[in-house]
Amino acid sequence: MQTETAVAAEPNTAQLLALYREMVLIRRTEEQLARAYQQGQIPGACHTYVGQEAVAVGVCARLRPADVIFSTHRGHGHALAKGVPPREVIAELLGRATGCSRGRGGSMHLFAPEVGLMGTTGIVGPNILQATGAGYSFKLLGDDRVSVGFFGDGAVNNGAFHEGVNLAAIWDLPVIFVCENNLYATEVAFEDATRNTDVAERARSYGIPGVAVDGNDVVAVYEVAGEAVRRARAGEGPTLLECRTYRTRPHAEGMRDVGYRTQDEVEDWQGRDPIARLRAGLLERGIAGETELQDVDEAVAELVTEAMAFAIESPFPDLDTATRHIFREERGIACAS
Ligand SMILES: Cc1ncc(C[n+]2csc(CCOP(=O)(O)OP(=O)(O)O)c2C)c(N)n1
Ligand SMILES: [Mg+2]
Repeated sequence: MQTETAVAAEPNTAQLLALYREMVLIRRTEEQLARAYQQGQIPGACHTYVGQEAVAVGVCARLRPADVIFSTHRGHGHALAKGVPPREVIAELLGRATGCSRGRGGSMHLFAPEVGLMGTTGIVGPNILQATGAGYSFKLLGDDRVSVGFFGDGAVNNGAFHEGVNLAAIWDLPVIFVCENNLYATEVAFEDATRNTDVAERARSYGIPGVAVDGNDVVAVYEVAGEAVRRARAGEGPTLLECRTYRTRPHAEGMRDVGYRTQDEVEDWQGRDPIARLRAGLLERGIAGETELQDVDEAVAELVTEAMAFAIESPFPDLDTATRHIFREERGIACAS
């Protein structure tokens, strides 16, 4: 979903419903992928975004299709929020030729530059530098596109964070650094990995604005992202957003859920679910009725079911094309140099 171009502080009714729909779309897609993983249909790892939907949706709702995002190993939600169709995400995880990376990438190599998804990645940290590089290119080109780097708390003690944020700061690059602080990097608690768990505060070291926001409140994310995007487009430089959130499924499918964290903690955060929260708010404020929201839920469920069926029916890439996109091709012949 990329509808917003003007920067209004608060979303209107249509935008609120779009935020709701997009979060439900991510949740249903992730649940479908988790089931597919359990059924052995997904080769490779599958890190779901369940619990963190408000971050990708709140930020991407402020972007235009030509703006770019650089995602992580937990990137399905970013891809969907930036506009990759669910069938292309699911087909990619199933290794099918109809996936957004033609079935050659899988979960951690989703690419769809046509909608500004410049890649998910299995390497923690360097996408912060790629986001900075894209911002630098936009500045050199003199256009008003913005670049967003999503990353976890696990990336902020990586050298790439310091280099990327500092460079963007001194050159006033149109970059938004979005830290999704979900309290853990795999099974390591953030408080065991740093003496300063306040990520937003680190922005002061670089002389740029840093904003901490409730990452389970999509409206709050939408609002702070709007100001960060405005600043970036106006040439005022980067912003660091720390979205405080939680993943309610294991680090990756098939891994343990508790042990390094307690069941109580997981349940506490499940009680702060971003989708249930927006839903309750819409009903309470009379912005939407139960039937209207149910219609959205059902339409999304149908879309995801269709996307899964599309993926299952899709072919695997042809074996004869195994070396395509790897070697430089001249006159139709793959060559290694
Ligand atoms: C450079 C690098 N170091 C280590 C890893 C192994 N690894 C994969 S995911 C992950 C945790 C990342 O945590 P965080 O950035 O907080 O993201 P989250 O999984 O919580 O979304 C680690 C350490 C890696 N992929 N890349
Ligand atoms: Mg984390």
